[in-house]
Amino acid sequence: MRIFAIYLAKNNGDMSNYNPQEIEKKWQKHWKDTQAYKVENSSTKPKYYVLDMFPYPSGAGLHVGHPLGYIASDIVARYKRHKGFNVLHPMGFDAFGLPAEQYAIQTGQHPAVTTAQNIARYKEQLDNIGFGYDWDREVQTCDPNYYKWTQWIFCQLFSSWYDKTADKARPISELTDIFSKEGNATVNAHGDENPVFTAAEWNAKNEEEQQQTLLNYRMAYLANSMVNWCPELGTVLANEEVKDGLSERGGYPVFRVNMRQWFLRITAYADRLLFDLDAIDWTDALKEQQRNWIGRSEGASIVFDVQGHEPKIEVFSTRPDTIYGATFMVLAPEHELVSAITTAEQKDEVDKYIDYAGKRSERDRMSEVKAVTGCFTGAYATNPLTGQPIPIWIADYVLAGYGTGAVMAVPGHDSRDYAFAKHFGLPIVQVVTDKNNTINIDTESFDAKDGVLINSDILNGLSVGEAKKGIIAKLEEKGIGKGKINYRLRDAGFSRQRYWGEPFPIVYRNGLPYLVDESELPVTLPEVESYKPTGDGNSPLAALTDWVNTPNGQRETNTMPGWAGSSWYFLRYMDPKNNNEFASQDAINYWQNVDLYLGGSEHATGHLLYVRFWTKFLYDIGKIPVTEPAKKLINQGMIQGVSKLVNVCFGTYSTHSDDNPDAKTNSITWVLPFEVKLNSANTVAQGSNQVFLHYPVDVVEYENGKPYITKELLENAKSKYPHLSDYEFATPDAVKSYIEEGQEHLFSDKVFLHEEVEKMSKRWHNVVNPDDVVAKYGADTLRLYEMFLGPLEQSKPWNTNGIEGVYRFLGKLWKLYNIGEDSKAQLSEEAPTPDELKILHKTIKKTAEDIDGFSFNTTVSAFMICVNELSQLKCTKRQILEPLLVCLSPYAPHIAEELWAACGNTNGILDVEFPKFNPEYLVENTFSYPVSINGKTRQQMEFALDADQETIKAAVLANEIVQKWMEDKPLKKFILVKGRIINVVV
Ligand code: ANZ
Repeated sequence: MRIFAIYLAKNNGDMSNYNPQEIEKKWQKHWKDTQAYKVENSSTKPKYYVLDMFPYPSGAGLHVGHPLGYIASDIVARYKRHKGFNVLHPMGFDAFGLPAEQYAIQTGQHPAVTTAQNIARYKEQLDNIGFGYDWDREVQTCDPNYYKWTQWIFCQLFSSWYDKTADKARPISELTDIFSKEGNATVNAHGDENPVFTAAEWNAKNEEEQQQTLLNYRMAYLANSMVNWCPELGTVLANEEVKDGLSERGGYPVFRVNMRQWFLRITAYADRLLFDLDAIDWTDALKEQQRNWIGRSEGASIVFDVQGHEPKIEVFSTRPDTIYGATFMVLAPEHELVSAITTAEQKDEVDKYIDYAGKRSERDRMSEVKAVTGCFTGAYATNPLTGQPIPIWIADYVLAGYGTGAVMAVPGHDSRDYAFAKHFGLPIVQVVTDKNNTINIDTESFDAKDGVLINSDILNGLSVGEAKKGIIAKLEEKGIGKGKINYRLRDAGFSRQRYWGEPFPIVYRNGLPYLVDESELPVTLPEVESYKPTGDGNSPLAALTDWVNTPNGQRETNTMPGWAGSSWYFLRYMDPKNNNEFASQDAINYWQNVDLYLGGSEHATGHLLYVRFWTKFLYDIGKIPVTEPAKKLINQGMIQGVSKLVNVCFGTYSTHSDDNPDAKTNSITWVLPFEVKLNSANTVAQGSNQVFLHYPVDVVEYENGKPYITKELLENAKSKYPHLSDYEFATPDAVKSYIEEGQEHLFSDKVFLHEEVEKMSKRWHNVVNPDDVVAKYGADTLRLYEMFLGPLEQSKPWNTNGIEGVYRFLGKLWKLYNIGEDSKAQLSEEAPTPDELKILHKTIKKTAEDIDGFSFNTTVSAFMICVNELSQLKCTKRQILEPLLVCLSPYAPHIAEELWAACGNTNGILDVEFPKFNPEYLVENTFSYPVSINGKTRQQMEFALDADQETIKAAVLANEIVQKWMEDKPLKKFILVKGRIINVVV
């Protein structure tokens, strides 16, 4: 019988001890089998939508940094569920993109295949951590059923124009209606610089002419534009993908070239994107980044005549008040008039300069630290107010794509113009001073935006503000300028010359783009033989003549950029399987938008602007009821890697020395077990290099928290990390003869590694795989530990020093429940004591407040305190220990679910109501009274707050110290102020 019992216990695992590996797999399976995380699109409960920025499934898999935000959002999702919300917490994959394609180019494997493998791996890793995703709602942007609707949204953009008067996007069909009745004179469209035409003229246009005209109005339009062309990657890159003239991915040179591209008219939404920031709960830092990116400036556009030329030059200035100080003009080197106005004498120099500027990225050109460069065109404009001729220069500090690509230079009041004027010896005229006229511009310009105008004829004596208004009125009156608001934001380039992206639902007939019929969506990505971009600006799709040529025209062969699919995915999760709509109106009306969005701050101006733009557009065309994608947004910090560096040396050494005439040259790659100064007097290493090698973090051992390796560890690690095979562990013997005398004592069998905090990355071998942590400690420990590391928003290094403590905490929690051999908790049904209730309710309050305030690290400490205190009290009360599990369940769902079941519950913990906090349990029920005798506090005595006056009086008068101070005098008065003070008067 006894033997049998032991056998059973073994078979079940020893349940008196916490065994995460066993219980976690069990509950993960149970949740999956019972569809515990399935979410319905309707409920009597209020809704709550928690969204993570979906990952790009890279070949490297997840490291412990990735789940940081996912754990936080999972905690919120689970907590809201306990709080009675119907919670949507989905996950999916941003699956189109460059890395899969680069990999395909290198290995010939189809990006769809590697992407699917990577996704499978990611899902396995995510499931290991016990996230509560409804996988039925998974989206993958590269899935034709998904990108069908990305293409459909593009169709809507193509079929819309922006009405500035109504301040919204409207269908193109409404525009053609207006054209056919009224022409375009009454139309106030965004981007409208079209010549005016009447209804009759419109109606007389043939189909092609009409289409040509409409292209100037569409929200998705084709235009020639300067783009960042990266020949090596064979594609155009967004500004944010270019750093210092090099592609962010790969570090290849990027050039500015003119190309015909699709653009989305995001600039139509500039003001709404700006002003609506006030209504959303995003961090100030993030909002500021978006504001700067949008870069709204108020000023004027002013037209200058060019001497001897018909075309005029329009400039944008935020300081039209300074026009009397405009002593020269500067055009961007790419400005369309440059070649027309350049004189024969200046042509060579100008051409050279244009060539030089073309090689610099926009970012370089805007950066502060740079040499002043420029070139005179030989031409002159006329300052319309002073009538003076002013020379026209070109310089790369003027950007082609901003304003009009031309500036009136006012060196007295703009530091860039000042530097330019000083460098090239151009005149500087002061036109603004301060109230007391104390400003001197001999050494620097006076850029302040308040002051008084001087040397400015009609503006003299006016303040900057008054002068601005006055001059704009004057310019308008003369018909040579007008007030204008300018934005730094540009329309978004939407073409990529790549394979692994969404094909456009476009065919060309006679060079004009037409949408394919909606019934033909999705336009699926065809198979190709080579994924290589053609290098001449065409995508690999261009080679597929069968695919390109259709009865209705030639297909567009570019694909959409990486951000297309991520600009609306939050909507697809609401109804991911819908084949008739991007999501049903019912689902959209129910879920509305995201209540809490978590993701990295690197998406501040890319993804987060685009998704706001598409949301506003879909709202305008009546498809969704919200104008913002996410009410609240939190940026999680990064978990950094702690790299381990080992001193290695490689190179050659010669054993040549006076006593050793048979010199030999050896090549070496040593992991150095000592610190040596190679090349110093007695060592014979020649041309050797001592460097630090990033040593993989998972194949080290620790002594007192310090990582080290030994020869054996290095040898064992070689099978997992082939690159280590290049290194030998140098033993004292092997190098003895090459070492300065007296250095022997530095030899050791252990090499301690130097640690450095860096970005967690495969490249630095400092990646920690969550699977390894889960295998060792369990997912609950990983989840708690990641939260425990510090405030969510902060970046922090991964260090495992504290993880044991978290693991032990869960073991201690486990013990509280007295799990017997039958796997049941042995709990007491007795009523809890006030102390026990106090501990529990303190924890309930803290958990709820912290999760509501997104402060996750502090809750973990609260749990630890709670479990310590309950352990000290040896509390085994059901009424305490059951609610505690519900508090803990969002953080550590597996152990909570297991113990919940062990307590005899059959309902599962996920939907159990979050315990109600009762403030009464925290109220102190005794009070320590100061006892004063004749006005002086002489004693401190503790009484129950509900004790009656007679009991207190008797105890006070019987107290020895009180009696001492009463000096045997008769009591005159005894005054008790409940909860405050006791007064004894004698
Ligand atoms: C004359 C002037 C006088 C200016 C003055 C400034 C100060 P923000 O605020 O960024 O919009 N500018 C206009 N277009 C430009 C371009 N394509 N590239 C580089 N600079 C350009 O700046 C607008 C100001 O930047 C404009 O106002 C113009 O210089 C310059 F005391 O015009 B200002």
